Formats: sequence, C-alpha cells, structure tokens
Amino acid sequence: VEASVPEPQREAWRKHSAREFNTSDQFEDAVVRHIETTLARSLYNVDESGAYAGTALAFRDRLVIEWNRTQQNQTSADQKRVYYLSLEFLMGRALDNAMLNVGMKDVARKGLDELGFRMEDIIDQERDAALGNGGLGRLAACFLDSLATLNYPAWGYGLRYRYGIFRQEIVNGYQMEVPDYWLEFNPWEFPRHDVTVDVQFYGTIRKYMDDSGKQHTAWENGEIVTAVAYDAPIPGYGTTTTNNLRLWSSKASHGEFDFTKFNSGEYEASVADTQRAETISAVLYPNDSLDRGKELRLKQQYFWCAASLFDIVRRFKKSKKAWSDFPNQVAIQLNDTHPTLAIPELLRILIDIEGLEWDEAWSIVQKTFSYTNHTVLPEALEKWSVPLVQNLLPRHLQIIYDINLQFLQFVERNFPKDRDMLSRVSIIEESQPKMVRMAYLAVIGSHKVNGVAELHSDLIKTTIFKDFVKIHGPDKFTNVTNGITPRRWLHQANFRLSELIASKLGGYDYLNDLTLLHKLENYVDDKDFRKEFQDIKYANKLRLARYIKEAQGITVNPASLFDIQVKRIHEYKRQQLNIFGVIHRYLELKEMSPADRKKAQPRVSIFGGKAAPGYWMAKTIIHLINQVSEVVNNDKDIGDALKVVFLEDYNVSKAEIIVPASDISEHISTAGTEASGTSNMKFVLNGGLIIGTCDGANIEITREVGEDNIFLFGNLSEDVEDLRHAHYYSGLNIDPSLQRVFDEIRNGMFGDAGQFSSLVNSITDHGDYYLVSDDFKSYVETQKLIDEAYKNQEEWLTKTITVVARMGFFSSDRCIEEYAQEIWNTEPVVPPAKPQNGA
Ligand code: H53
Repeated sequence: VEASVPEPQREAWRKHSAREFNTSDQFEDAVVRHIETTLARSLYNVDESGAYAGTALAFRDRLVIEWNRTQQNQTSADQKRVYYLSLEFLMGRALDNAMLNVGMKDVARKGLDELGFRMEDIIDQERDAALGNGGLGRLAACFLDSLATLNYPAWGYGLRYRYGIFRQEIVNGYQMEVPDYWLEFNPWEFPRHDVTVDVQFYGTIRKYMDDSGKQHTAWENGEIVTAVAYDAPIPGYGTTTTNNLRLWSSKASHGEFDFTKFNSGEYEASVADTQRAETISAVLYPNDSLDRGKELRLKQQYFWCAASLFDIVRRFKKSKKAWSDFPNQVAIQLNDTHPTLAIPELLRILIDIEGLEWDEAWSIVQKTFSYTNHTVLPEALEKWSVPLVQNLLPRHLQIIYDINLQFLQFVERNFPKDRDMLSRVSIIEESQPKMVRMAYLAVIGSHKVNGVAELHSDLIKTTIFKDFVKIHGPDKFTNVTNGITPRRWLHQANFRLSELIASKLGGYDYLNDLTLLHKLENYVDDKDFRKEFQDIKYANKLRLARYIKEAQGITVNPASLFDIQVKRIHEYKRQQLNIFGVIHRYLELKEMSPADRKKAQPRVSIFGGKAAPGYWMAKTIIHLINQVSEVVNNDKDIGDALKVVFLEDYNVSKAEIIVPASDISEHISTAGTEASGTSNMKFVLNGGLIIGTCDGANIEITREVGEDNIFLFGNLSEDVEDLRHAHYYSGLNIDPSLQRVFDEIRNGMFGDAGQFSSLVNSITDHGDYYLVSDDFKSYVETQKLIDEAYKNQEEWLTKTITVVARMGFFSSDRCIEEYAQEIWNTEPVVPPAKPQNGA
C-alpha cells in the first residue's frame, strides 16, 4: 500500500501509536479488552478457550508492533533478503513460543493467574498449525525461528492450506484419517486482501514480432485464479526482529460469483468455478518422501511459485534498481524440488514480461536460486509428465525445453566422448510418457545445491547427481547439516532443564549460542547438579506417563526404561524392525521364570507417527504395533516388564511432551536412506541417548557426543548394495530369533495372520529391501547392551549429561549462518532501537 500520512499529521500518529504491554497489569488490560470487545464476551461467559483467545490477541498486538517496525527497518536497510520457499511449514503452536521469544511469559503467567487461569491450560487450548508432514516441514519452521533470531531479513513463502495434515485416530488398531480444519480461530494470521496476485493456468502461446522486429512470446487465454496473501509474524528470540511468513490462499478471480455467468442463468457453473479455484489451497498432500504426481499438486506448486515470484519481483521493482542487481537483493532457497517451477517462472517474467534477453535472464536466475535436496529415495524424487505440464503450463514447458537444449549443448561440447551422458542428464526423461525430472531442473537452475547431513551430501554426489558433479564441478555441491531451534526444543519443551542449565552457565546466553553448552561438562561430577538433572528427567517421564494414561488408557511405570520411536511411518525408517524386536523381547520374557522376569530391565516401548493414507505397508506396521500392544499389555505374566504404547496423532505439540521424556530413542533407518533426521537431535539435546544406524546425522551426532555415548548397530551404507544383491542371488540369512518372531505372527499370536502377511513376506519372500534380516541380530544385541547400561544409573546419568553438553553443533542457528555465508551471501540487519515512549 503506497499511501502515507503527510508530514504535519505524523505527530498525531506518533502520539497515538500502539503501545506494547510491559507489566502484568498492562497485559491484563489487553486481555480483558480483547475478551470484552474483540470477542464480545464478559467475565460471566469466559472459559479457557476465551482466555486463550484474549491472551493470544494481546501477544499478537505486541508482535504486530515489532513486525511493522522490522519490515520498515529492513526495507530502509536495503540489503539482500532471503526468501525460503517451502510447501510445508510445520509450525505447531505459536503462543508459548511468542511468550518466550519476547521474554514475557512470566508477566503473562502472573496476569493470567490474577484473572483466574492457569498458564498451562491456556497454552493447551491452541491447535497446532500443522501445515507439514514431517522433517522437511519442521526444518522450515526451525529455520524461520533462527532467521528471525539472527536478525536476517527473510521471508517464508508457502500455501495457506485450509486442511493441514490429517488427525490420526486409531480404531480397532487401524489408522483412520480425520480432516484437520484448523482455521476456525487463528489469531496469528493477517489476511492481506489488498495483496493479491492473479495466477494463470492452461491457455495458449502466441509468438509475435514488435515494430522493431523483436520476437515476443505471449501466454494467453488461460484460466485465472487469484492468490490472496495471509501473513504471520515470526518473532526472533531475544531480539525485536519479527519476520514474515506469507502464505497464499486461492480464490476465484471474479470474487464470490462470476456475475456474467450468474446473470445469464449459469448459477451452478459460477459456483463450481469458485469452488475449483478454492480447491487449489484446500489441502496439504499427506505424503512424506513419496511423489504421487497428481495434477492438483502441480497446480498448487505453480500457484504458490507464481504468486511468490510476482511478490518478490514487485518488491524489487519498487527499488528502481537495474535487473542485474536482482541477485544482490534477492536469494531464493528451494526447499526440496517442490518449488522448482519458480526457475522457469522467473525466466518467463524476465523474458516475456520485462523484455530481457535469454542470457541475461538465465544468469540472474542461476545467481538467485539455490536448492536443498532432502532425499535420495527414488520414490521421493519428483517427476511430472510432459503432457500434464504441456496442458497446465504450456509456456513453462517451452522454457524448460529451452533450458534443457542449452544445457545439453554445453554437455555435448564438454563431454563428447560420453555418449550416454546426454540421456542420463537430460531434464526430460525419454519414457512413455516423457517426464520432467524436477531435481535436474533445480540443480541446473541453481548456483548451489546442498544436502542435509555429511553422509547424505556425499551420497548425492556419487549417486543421483554424479554426472552433474562432472559437469558443473564439485564446488556447486555442498553440505549444511540440519539443526533444530533450541528455543522450542529445549527452552519451551523442557523449561526446567533450560533453567538448570542457565543456573550453571550464568544465564540464557546459550540459547543464542548453543556451543556454550560445553561448559556443562564441568558439572558432570557435581552432586547437586546430577540430582537435579535426574529429577528433571524423571518429572518429564512422569508427565509423559500421565499423558499416556489420559490419551491411551495405558498405565506405565515411569521408573521403566522409556524407549521411543516417533516419526512418520515408513519402511525405510524401519518401525517394523523395532516392533519385531519388541516381539522378540516379549517371547523371551514369556520363557523366563517369574524370578528372572523380575530381574529383567522393565521397558516401555513407545511408538507414534502417521502413515500416508495410501501407504498400505505403513498402515500394516501401525496395525501390528497396536495388536502387539493389546496382547503384551494384557498379559498378566508380563506386568511392568514390558509395555507397548502407540500414541495417537503424533504432532509438534505432542513432541514437546514426548521428546524430553526418553531414555532411549530409535533412529534405525537402513543405512543411506535417512537424509539427516532431526528428532535424533531433539532427543539428545534433552538428555536422551539414542540407538541408531550409521545414517544421516546420527554419524555427526556420534562424532560430537563420542562413540561411548551412543548405541550404534547395523550394516553400513557402503554395504547396502551388495547385501541387496546377495538377497536376490543367494537368498536371505534369517536369524533364528527373527524366524521365531515371524512364526508367532504367522501362527496368529497377534490376531489374524493374514493381516500381516504382506509385511512379513516383504522380508521373507520379496528381497527384504530394507535389510531388516541383516540388521536384526545386531539390533537385538545392542538393545541388550542398553538394558545392561541402564542398570548402572550413575554411569547412565553421566552419559546423558555429557551428550547434552556436546550438542552445541546442532542448533539451527549454525545452519542459518552456514547458508548465509556459503550460499546466500547475506548479512543481518540490526534491529531498530525501541522508541522511548514504548510505542
Ligand atoms: O527431510 C528432513 C530430513 C529427513 C528427510 C526429510 C524429508 C521429508 O520430510 C519430506 C521429503 C523429503 O524428501 C525428505 O527424510 O531425513 O531430516 C529435513 O531435511
């Protein structure tokens, strides 16, 4: 919006400008005012949800003041901005985070108490913003927190789904999906009805020449859908910088109705148009690491890329700078290949609309974009069929072909002897139908490509992008090992531990520089510190035990060893290995004498995670876990020696209760399949040890915490190919203990065996692609070592303290600094000082 108040009236504005609350009294003023006016309720009809709304609105006011100030300040600083394009932002709850980041939680607690409410109950009223599936979406959320905390001028761009990831219900042991309509009350977003972009689909291409004889291309006669911006403030921790997350919502370009259609009697057609437009941003696709190739998904991708690029270019053009300056003002990070269409879209804007020549436009594009790869799994690599793209985005397909032609000519000139190279690296796969390989387009259109952990970044260079390393040189490929924000995953989720650490480190500086944690090593032998550390872990386990009782009706003993695996359900993550291990433990316990059973280390095996609705094998794994839970928990012989829990509807806010409560967590993917993993970092930062394979970030965690403080097992990634080969040619080598587990499943110990045959057969009869049989023995042996180690509580405690002290590397702040220096070439913007009047 361009209009601004003339100078003579500005004084009046400044005088009345909004004030931030600073005391609990002022906070109460704000809460009561919002409850009485914004919500039209009173002290006679305000419940916890009303008190949550009032509190959220009071904090929202505060954030908005900082947010406006940040945006003004960043604009006048005129520095390069970062745009993080992600189809997923798994934010979780906002209130607690806002209170802690602006440092006002104590003020609010006192205020709420005086108004008759308990802080914890109020926080619990908020629904998660669950606009993501798993690690990739949560990483984007951690990065936003770090970008704001480090004062980088950065925006997130995504889609405002009306339905986030489905809510999972377990009915008779099966997963059911329930829609997550989360927008009923969302005080954290601001609709910007004045910030819209018209996005075109379908249509035709017309080539023409202007008076000067220059060739032009026009994309015409398409269908228009309007993107409306919804903004959410992202407060940094301990800074006034408040960045913006802009999510696009789709609506019909003609508003509610197309009145021409309406007036000519086509009422239904008009409504149908409207609904079709709104469908684009209606729902998050619930697949994690799996590409399904649905047209609506491609529409979502283009809709979001086109709106975001238009917005970025619009902002740049206001500066009146030359186009050659674009990459000095704009860095765009592609979170996976989902936003790859932004590459041909920027070319289209620069060439078709702004009239630049190809070479100049291409050079701008390459300098602007960089791409993060999150997987090498073939089923997750996006490909779009050429006929689909041709129909939906005819101009973009032409541009993609042009990019490919230039690229292949370059390859041909430089690698004349490698005859197969051209077909291997072509953006277009010569299949039936032809397919556009999005990862190749992303690599070619970017100046940097990064993987998300060392092993993964090495693997992409030797597998999926091997040829591109030869073509572009190795420097284009780099590594940025993932991280997590210590604000949410320590300070917020485990406040007592955060407080204890602060008491030893002389304050909370470590939340801004996590490497300071190393000083905790000075306290490993400090008796009082140890006691308090142990008490906190116990309290966190007790809290989880209460939650398990309340949510699943299962009683667990908090003195047991808590063994947790929470993440999306996927064959490569191998929850099946875990549950087979649990069954093995159960069988062993059954065979013991009651006296021996008493001596066994009691354990609670906790699982949680969603399966993609169409992923049958993953759903079967959930079913098996629930059946095992049913049998084991009701077996009178077993008692506390073993409990099995499947926690329904795992999400970010539940993770905040689960993560601080682990003794052991499981990160047991087949070597070479988990790009990084990030929950491994969360658990260790909270004083839990891990059992894991040599995969993803587990390897770097081992390097940091020391081999003695982690339980590694299983085959290495370099052996995976040979093992699969051996399965194929010489069959499997199934350990008798695993065979026994299969036999009991097939004998119906856990209900109708037919239900589980596809799962068991995938191992015994279909090649055991994920190497469960190869790793089972060392997995079970390592679990035994864990039981033994846990018995020595003093040594265990030493390990858990030590690992926390050594987790400094895994802050997402470190990631953002690496991206800023190695990839974006950006600097922070110093936040403005607060005006004296508090406004
Ligand atoms: O991204 C995480 C990694 C994790 C990886 C995950 C991921 C998705 O959540 C979705 C799609 C995809 O290709 C990868 O599986 O290993 O930690 C963040 O980088």
